[in-house]
Parts: sequence; structure tokens; C-alpha cells
Amino acid sequence: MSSNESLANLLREERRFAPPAELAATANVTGDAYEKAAGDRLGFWAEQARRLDWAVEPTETLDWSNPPFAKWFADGRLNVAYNCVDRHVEAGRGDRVALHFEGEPGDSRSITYAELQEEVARAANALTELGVEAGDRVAIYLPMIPEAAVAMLACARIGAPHSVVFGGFSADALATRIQDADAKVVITADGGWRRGKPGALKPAVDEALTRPGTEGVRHVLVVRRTAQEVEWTEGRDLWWHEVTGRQSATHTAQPFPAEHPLFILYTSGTTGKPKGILHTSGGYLTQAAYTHHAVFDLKPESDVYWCTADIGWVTGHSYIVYGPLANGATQVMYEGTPDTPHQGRFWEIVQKYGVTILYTAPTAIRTFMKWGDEIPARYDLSSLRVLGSVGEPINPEAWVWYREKIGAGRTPVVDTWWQTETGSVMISPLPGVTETKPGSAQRALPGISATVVDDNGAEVPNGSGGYLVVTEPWPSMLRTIWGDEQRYLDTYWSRFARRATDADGGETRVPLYFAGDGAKKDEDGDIWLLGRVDDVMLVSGHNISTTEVESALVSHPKVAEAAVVGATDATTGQAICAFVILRGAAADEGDALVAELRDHVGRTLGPIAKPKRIMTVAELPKTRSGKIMRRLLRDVAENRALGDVTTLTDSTVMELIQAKLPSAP
Ligand code: 6R9
Repeated sequence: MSSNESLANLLREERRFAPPAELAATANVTGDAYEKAAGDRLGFWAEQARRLDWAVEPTETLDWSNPPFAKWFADGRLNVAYNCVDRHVEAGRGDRVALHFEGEPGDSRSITYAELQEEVARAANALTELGVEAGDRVAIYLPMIPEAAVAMLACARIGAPHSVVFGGFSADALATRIQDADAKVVITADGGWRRGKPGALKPAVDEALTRPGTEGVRHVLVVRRTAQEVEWTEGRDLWWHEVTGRQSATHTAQPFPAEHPLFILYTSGTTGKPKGILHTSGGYLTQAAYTHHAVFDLKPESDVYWCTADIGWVTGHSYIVYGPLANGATQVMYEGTPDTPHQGRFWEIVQKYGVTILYTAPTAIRTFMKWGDEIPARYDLSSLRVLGSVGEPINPEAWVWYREKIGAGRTPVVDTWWQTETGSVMISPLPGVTETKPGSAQRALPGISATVVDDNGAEVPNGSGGYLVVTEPWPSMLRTIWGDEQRYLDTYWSRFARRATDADGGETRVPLYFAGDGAKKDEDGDIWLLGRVDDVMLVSGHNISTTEVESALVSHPKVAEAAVVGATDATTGQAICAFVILRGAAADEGDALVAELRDHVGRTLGPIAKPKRIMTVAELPKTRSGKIMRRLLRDVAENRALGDVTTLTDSTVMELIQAKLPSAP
């Protein structure tokens, strides 16, 4: 945001939904958790750390003597993979299904905790045979198959930080990540199934490994998934099934210090090279496990949990692998796309496995809305009891649709705000406690301190907007940016600080974590996320949130999806430029529809928020985790060459959009 004025507070959403009585009566977490945690925050987290099995119990909770470099549970020792797998088997729950894998072509496989233990042990032994030692980095470039989870856990087991790279990323993106982390081994597959066809992965690895800076890679382990032909480099390339197949199915897990690095995960900012976000072991697993238990009300004996994220996204790390497995959950893992072989695939899977908790992204929900209510209506979705959303602000219309059409109007919807950097959920309703508001993530979880501040770092009053900050360190926070401490300080910790008294009674300044998101507090103090600060528009001196204008557009019955950007404008500084996808039935109705949509936004939010231009498009540019890439749309609206498109799901989308715009203003 570039002006001193805080974000305009435009959207009014009055709908409220109380938690269902039965859920509230048996909820894992009740309302008193907030007060308990507020009274003794560190005591609260020390108690949550006891969810884990420690080889050496920590006596120290937090060391924040050198902010923003935190150490959590630093004198404790544990093995993350032991906590996610072995301890459940040792407790007599080895027969419980850990993963119901559903391949896109329809193959399926259920893996118990006892089987998972053997697979992880074999993979850990295999990595050891290949010379991987604690501290060495391993790159994982796999489709959504069980081996992805096995590979991550095997790395964790031997203390080798993994760097998972989205299976959809190009050889370039893979090479950069291999170079930056100086990986020793790459675990990949011949390919994966996507939209009814085998997609290849191995060629991208082969190409990436021709680049300078990747010479550290000694071996490539290749999972056979599609049985397509692959090029083979003798000595370097090894079949996963051959190397793991000859290993012992037992492996003794060695404990590591709580601050031992667990993984690096790259986030691509708008500029510069991707940031390698570093997470460590004890604090990360504590918060991943606690939040999964609290936010989804997981009952491991009876729930069937399904997170539809890809393993290459942080959501797949924390809410497919580490949180759910630490909690002994039974979950579904699906390889493919929601429309293969038909648009009811997700609901067919929910029905088949009796999924009780579903965690997906707003982009998917809006797509399902566009495909039509009759599709989910064909399936028995009555097993569902909690619905989660993550990745972007969820438009109130999409939220209500999700609750009504997927949750039969009974299930709570939890809108979970967090980031790769935060490691786990930070702001979310609790399903048995919170009276929910469509479109709001509402309240920082117990033990988490987050608020909204103005340009000067002062907390804004209820009813105002500004920047989202986290004011106290949290267990699953990033520890640094891999190899770039200065960037860690500059990106997250240099914008806001608060005054505090140091041990000698002197005054010091403690940095606040700057999340990069705009947010507002409503009259009740609940938090509404308003989109990335870089995307906020400045129109005639007013800061306007992209999220609010998009939500207003999506609340029009003819609009399925919307993306808005601020484009440079001679008179107003920036002008609101909207790209909309119409719902199935509504064809392009030309100028009349554009006028109708502008009026609709004007009525919903006020005249200042009326888009100057509205373009109908067939698709929007998105990242592989479903986030709209507004900066590319801004490039289009301002008639510039496109910036970095390497993290785009489908690069042809931008060509289609540009073709609609022969002469941008
Ligand atoms: C988990 C994840 C982080 C950014 C974050 C914000 C957006 C995620 C959100 C949300 C509003 C939510 N975001 N969840 N915005 N409401 N419930 O998405 O991590 O890929 O690192 O993205 O995503 O802008 O700052 P990551």
C-alpha cells in the first residue's frame, strides 16, 4: 500500500453460522483454549509439544533472545518420522489405514501404518546406502503418489532435509531449486497421470541436471508409475523399487535436536529468485499436529480426512504428511485432477471412502460452482462434517455455496489463513466454537498472536484495515531463508516493530512479522484477509482491496470467477481493471453485461470500487496451488511484456487473454 490511508472497509457480510450442537459438544478444542493460551502462551505450547514422543523431553520452550531467530524446544530431541509412523504402530494401531491412495486412472491402494513403517524404513535404508547423511539435502520431484509421502518421511527419518518441487514445474524451476539447496539426490518418477494421460517427469530431471550448479546430485531415484520409456544415465539413475526392494524393512530411527532442519520449500515471490523457506523439526511438528487436531476436530479413530492439495505445496507438507500422520489420521490421497474422467470425481471419492473432513482451495470451490450444483448433488456426501478452505481469501458466495451444496447446510466451514513461512495454520475459526462469518478467517488460533496494523505499526481499531502482522514468535515459524539471512530479515522483519523493555529495564524494539497481506478487523475484532499488499489498488487516493471487488463480482449470479488489478491511469492514479469468467449459461453478453456488473459492484461496495474496465475471459492465470497471478494480469492491463511465468499452471492462458486485448489502454 502506498498511501497513509488504511484499506477502505467496503464489504458488508451479515450472514452468521453457529457451530452444530453435536460437534460443539464433543469438540477437541473448546472456547476456553483461547483464555488458557493467552494466560500462559509458552506453557500452552509446551503442553502441545507433549502431543509428540520425544527421545529427550524439552525443558526450554522458546529462546527469543536473538529475534527474529527463534529456537523452540531447543534442548529436546525427537525423530519426526518416528512420530508420524512408528509410534502409532507401537501403540497397537498398525492396522489402521494411513493412506487410501486413489490414482487418476482408477487404481487404488490402502496403506496401513504398519505398511507405511516398512516402506519408510526401506526408503531410509536406501538413502543411507546411496550415501545420504543427516544434513544432506534431497530434492523430491514426484506426482501425488504414496511414494511422495514415503520419500519425505524417509528423509525426515535420517535427518536429511527435503526440498519438494512441484511435479508440474519445468526443468528450469527444478534446476534453480536443486542448485540453491545443493541437493545430493533427486527422487522422481517416470511420470504421473494427469487428465487421462501419462505426463512425464524424468526428462525434466535429465535436463535440469545438465545445468551448471547441479553437479552435487549423485543419484536419481526413479519411481515407476506410468511405465513410459525413460532415458537412463548408468551409475546415476536407479529404480526406486530395485533399491528399496533390496533393503531391510526395519530401520532404527535416531533422534535429532528439535531445531534440526526438516525441509526447505521454495516460494516464488513476484520478483527475484525463489526463497527457500527453512523449517525445523520439533516446533514445526508441534504446531502442525496441534492445528490439525484443533482446526479440523480430527478424531483419528473415526474420521476419514482428505486434503486435496499437492504435496509440492506447503499445504501438502503440513496437512497431508506431517500434521495428519503425527495425529494418526486415516486419509485419502488423490493423484489427479477434479474433472478426470468426469466433473464429479471429487464427490465420487468422498462417497467411496466416506470422507468426513475435506480441505480444499477457493479456486476449486469456484470451479465446482461453475460446473453446476447438480454434479455434487448426484453423490452421497452425508459423511462430511467439517469443510476447510486455504490458499486465497474465499469469496463469501463461494463459502456459502461450499457449506450449502457440499456440506448440506450443516457443516462448519473453516477458512484457514497461513503461509509457507508460517508452517501451519495461524488464523481460523474453530469448528466447535466459532460462530462463522462467510469470507473471514476470523481469529488467531490459541497460542498465536496476530493483528492488523497501520503504516506506523500501530494496531488499528476495530472496523479498520491495514497490514496483517504476527506479534509473537510461533513454533512452526520459518527459521530463515536458506542461504540468505539478510533476505529473511529484510522480507519479513524490517517493516514493523514494537517497543519493549529489555532485561536491564532499557527500551528496545522487537520486530513484528510482516506477512505481506492486507487485512481488516471488523466491528467484533474478527480478521478479514484482503489480498497481497502488492496487489492492493490505489484509486483516487483510496486503497481498495482486490479481494473485496472480486467478491462483489462473484456475488453476481452470472460470474463464476473474477480477478481484479489496478492499472496505471492518468486521472485516478490507478483504475480498477477486472477479468471475469462467466458461469456456464451466461454467454458473453457484451456491453450490457459489463454495465450490469459495474453497477452491481457499485451497489455492493460503493461507486469508488466500480471497475473501469471489465473483460470476460475463459480462464485466469493461476499458480499450481490455485492462486490467481494478478501481476501477470497487471502486465496485460498496462500493456507490458509478461513477467516470470514459470510458476503458471498453464502458460497458454495468458496468450488467450492477450488475444482478447488488441489495444490495452
Ligand atoms: C497455505 C498457503 C500464502 C498466501 C498468504 C495469503 C494467501 C492463504 C488464505 C490466504 C486469505 C486464506 N492465503 N490462505 N488468504 N485467506 N485462508 O497458501 O501458503 O502458498 O505460501 O501462500 O496465500 O495471501 O500470504 P502459500
